[in-house]
Amino acid sequence: LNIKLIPTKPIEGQKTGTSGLRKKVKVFMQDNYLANWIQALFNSLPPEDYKDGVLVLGGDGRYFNREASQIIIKIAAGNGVAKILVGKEGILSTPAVSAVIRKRKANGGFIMSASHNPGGPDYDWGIKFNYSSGQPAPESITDKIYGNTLSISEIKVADIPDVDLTSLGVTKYGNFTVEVVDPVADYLELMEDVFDFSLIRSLLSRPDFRFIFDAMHAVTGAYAKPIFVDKLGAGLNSVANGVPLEDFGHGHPDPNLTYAKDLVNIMYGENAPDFGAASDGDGDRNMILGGEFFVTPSDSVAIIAANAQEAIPYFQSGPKGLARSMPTSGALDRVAQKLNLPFYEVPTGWKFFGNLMDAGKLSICGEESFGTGSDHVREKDGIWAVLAWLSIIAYLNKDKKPGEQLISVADVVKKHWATYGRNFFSRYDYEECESEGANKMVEHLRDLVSRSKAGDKYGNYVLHLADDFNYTDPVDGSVASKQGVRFIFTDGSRIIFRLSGTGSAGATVRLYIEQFEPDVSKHNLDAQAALKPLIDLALSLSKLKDFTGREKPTVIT
Ligand code: VG1
Ligand code: CO
Repeated sequence: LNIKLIPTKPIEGQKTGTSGLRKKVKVFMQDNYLANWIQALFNSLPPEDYKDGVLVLGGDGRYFNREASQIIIKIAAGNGVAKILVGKEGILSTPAVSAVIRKRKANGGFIMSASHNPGGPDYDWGIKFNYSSGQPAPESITDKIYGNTLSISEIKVADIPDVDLTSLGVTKYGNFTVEVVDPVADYLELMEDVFDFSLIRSLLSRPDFRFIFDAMHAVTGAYAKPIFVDKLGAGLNSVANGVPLEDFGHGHPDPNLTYAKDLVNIMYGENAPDFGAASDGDGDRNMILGGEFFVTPSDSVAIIAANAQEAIPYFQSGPKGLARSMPTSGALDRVAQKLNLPFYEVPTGWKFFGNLMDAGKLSICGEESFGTGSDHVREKDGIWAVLAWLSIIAYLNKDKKPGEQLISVADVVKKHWATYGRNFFSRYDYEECESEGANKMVEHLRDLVSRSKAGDKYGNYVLHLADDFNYTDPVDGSVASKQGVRFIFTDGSRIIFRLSGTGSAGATVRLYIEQFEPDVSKHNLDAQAALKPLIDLALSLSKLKDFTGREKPTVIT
């Protein structure tokens, strides 16, 4: 193999956020922008982690993935990687990359995606690196990569032609091999191991159960038909927006009540189906809806955990432990307590769950941001979450005769609240604020924290604790600090502020509000009404309007 050494210069600002490096696609299309980062990554890894090794490459099908695939393949070859497994047409969902890395015992893999951020020439692109157990690279590595982007001087590129990614098969270039793989096969096999497909099929083939899955023209379009329709017997019409498009059909592929509007309208419309779900750009997020009913992600993970042992074969000996990200509601904590399971609270971002899973301490976990998953892979997994919910509904209805009333999604959630109490939860996002104002607000909040003490009164609430969340990984002792300002009150209510680490422009302020309600007679209140006093308190103590100039959030979930 002929390796060319291309001279280059450092480029500012290539620091990864919560989940990889994300920028406007035009930024990535500048000369050597992507190539620099990829070479910096190889400069950061110990050679034994990639030399003569196997890497996986895939993405969500967004604009620029085709060009990016060629750049990444040639630099991987230039750095001595022996083999690269690429999803056909460059397609692999984030959880599928994780699954392929694990199954093929690869050294790691690249994911070309900016997840739920919009795609197309004017929008976002992103790149993420996952390690050998399929987990997102830890901060120790991403910090090193950033350091190397500031001193890089040359890029090693193999002199090979563009690789044909349109058909399956193996191509050799000297001692370097490219294998184009089916994006669905390994992942589907794993799903069949985890779930009882015949149980799910028994539900999806009932005439009295109607199911709809909205792939939002994103990567799960490639998975939905083979899994839900071909394997599980759902009707052909049950998959909406099922063709992955480079710009997601001008959509914003984020499965929440604001951006998955089409699905929400169907599920709240006349003659609504019994079950609706959607996934994001790269297939790691999920939203679950019943007929006129929204399941919050914080409740969703708690309900999956509470029912997993009975309904999902993979968990038949019970989950090993449960975990959530810090801003996620405490609904899962209550399940862990009742089931007497080890429980962990980690910072925002899936990378913090991986060590716990590798150490055998954690089986099921979730984030309030529509991320749910388990140790079957090392990423959150949208289709897994849908299959988990279908398994629970199927299990609870398995003895129902035709014509008998089925137990619905709403029934399952309400019964869960009756047993455990309800954690009212909402998140307000203020997207693309001026960075300066947002940063000043965070300074103001930190200052408030440093002056506050237990017992302080905030209206009707009494402070239990205020801090900027710090996490020490129980497995490797690594520390993540300043992960979000929290105010926790004596009744368990919480107000949390963070700045997003996934945006590509300005600053996004996230405000998380939670309040626990044991009284069943109040469980049917609207979350916004129930949380109003806390939300008002959060806005006044943060002076959010003054600092950001925003009257209203851009997204409420
Ligand atoms: C957001 C979410 C976080 C999630 C991350 C990646 O991060 O809050 O929970 O893990 O996105 O999700 P931030 O820093 O913007 O709040 V995805 O679907 O982009 O991989
Ligand atoms: Co995503």
